[in-house]
Amino acid sequence: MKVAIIGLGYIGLPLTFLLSSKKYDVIAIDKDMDKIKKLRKGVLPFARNEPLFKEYFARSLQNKNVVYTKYFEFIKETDIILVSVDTPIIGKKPNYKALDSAISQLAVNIKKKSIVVIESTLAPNTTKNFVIPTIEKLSRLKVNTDFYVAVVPERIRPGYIYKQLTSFPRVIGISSPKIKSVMRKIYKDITNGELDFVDLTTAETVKTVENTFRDVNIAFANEVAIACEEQGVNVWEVRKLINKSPFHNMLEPGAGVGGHCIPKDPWLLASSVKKHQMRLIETARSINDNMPAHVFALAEEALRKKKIKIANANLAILGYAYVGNSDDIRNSPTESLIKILKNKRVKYEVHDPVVKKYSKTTVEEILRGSNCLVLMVSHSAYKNLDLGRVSKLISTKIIIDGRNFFDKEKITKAGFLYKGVGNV
Ligand code: SAJ
Repeated sequence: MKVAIIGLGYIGLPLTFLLSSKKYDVIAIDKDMDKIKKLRKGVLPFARNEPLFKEYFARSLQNKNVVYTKYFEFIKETDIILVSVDTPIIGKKPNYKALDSAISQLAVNIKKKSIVVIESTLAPNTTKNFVIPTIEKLSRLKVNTDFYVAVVPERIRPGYIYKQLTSFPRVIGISSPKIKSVMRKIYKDITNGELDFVDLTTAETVKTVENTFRDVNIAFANEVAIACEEQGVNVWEVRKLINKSPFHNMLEPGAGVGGHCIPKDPWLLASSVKKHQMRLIETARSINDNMPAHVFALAEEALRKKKIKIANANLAILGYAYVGNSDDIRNSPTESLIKILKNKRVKYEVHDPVVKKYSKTTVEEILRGSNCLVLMVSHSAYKNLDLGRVSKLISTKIIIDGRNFFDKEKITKAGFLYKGVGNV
């Protein structure tokens, strides 16, 4: 079977390599010619430290069954077209520019009886109200007669891509029962996880709700953390004891919520609901988006305790990626913190062991002479930070812990002033 994959990002590219390893002939399409050239030369354009990424890529090169191109005409030869382009939000509203471009170009190239599979995350009813009408209009074909549509939202996160891609259950929305068996075949080749078949809109709703559920629960943990600070209680002890009781799973408070999906999907869901205002989503989003400002407030308070105005301080910020041990910087909470520091003209330096732009300096260099270490991302590389060395380098012994990364007792014993989110 010949498949096309449109959009070679964190979803499309792993999928390309995986299907190639399952002996599918793959037409891999992307608008970015620089990325196409790199891939043709056997160079990974991103996520170089993603587990198994290099191995799957090398195997696909050996299989010689992937064509990288920017031309949609190749779709004429394919039976299945998987769409994995980004669906960002701009000002809380979906921006479907990339989706529209992909759908419009594939519409004029699809052959009869082909199946268009949307893996991108869409607001509920987008496939029914936008994708299908656009394809019918431009192709003059009729859905469920001349072509079919499926919605199979991706469920992978950087750092665990192949582990999740090949094991997670998948929800498969189909436009017609006629494509159930072929969709089962292709997704059985992708994952050992359970496959659940539903209608198109249910599939879109499951995806946006599951990530909204996560965002709201993180916001709850963040709000409890702030309450615990006021009460002089350690939120991490509270969380541990709550989670000991069955059916409870309080998520982790932290320095903010970044990434390519959790900050975005709640707005995709909310944008699809017209008659009701989803206040919980709006409130959760504002709580999570405010966590970098909360980290700033903790630093300001700690410096004040040391009789230092933050305006005269120099902050050493550890971590820029949106999550530990990843080089993915999309919606980085550290970027939000930097915006606050710039507004308030506070000096700072950033280190990140994985993000190229911030791995040129060393932790020692940015600590030297700084007044406050701020941990924003729990990269494992920071685990072996030598407190004795830090004491010699830093001019004011303050540690702000945005991810419950350090041991407060140990830090305090070493003579530092420690303030963590939810544990001051
Ligand atoms: N975060 C917290 N507290 C938590 C969990 C996460 O502050 O308890 C923060 C992280 O630091 C990060 C952000 O939220 O900045 C997002 O983290 P994440 O763990 O949700 O990671 P994502 O967004 O890369 O991946 C999630 C995953 N969903 C789950 O783990 C349940 C992934 O499986 C989904 O496929 C992915 O969203 C997606 O694409 O929807």
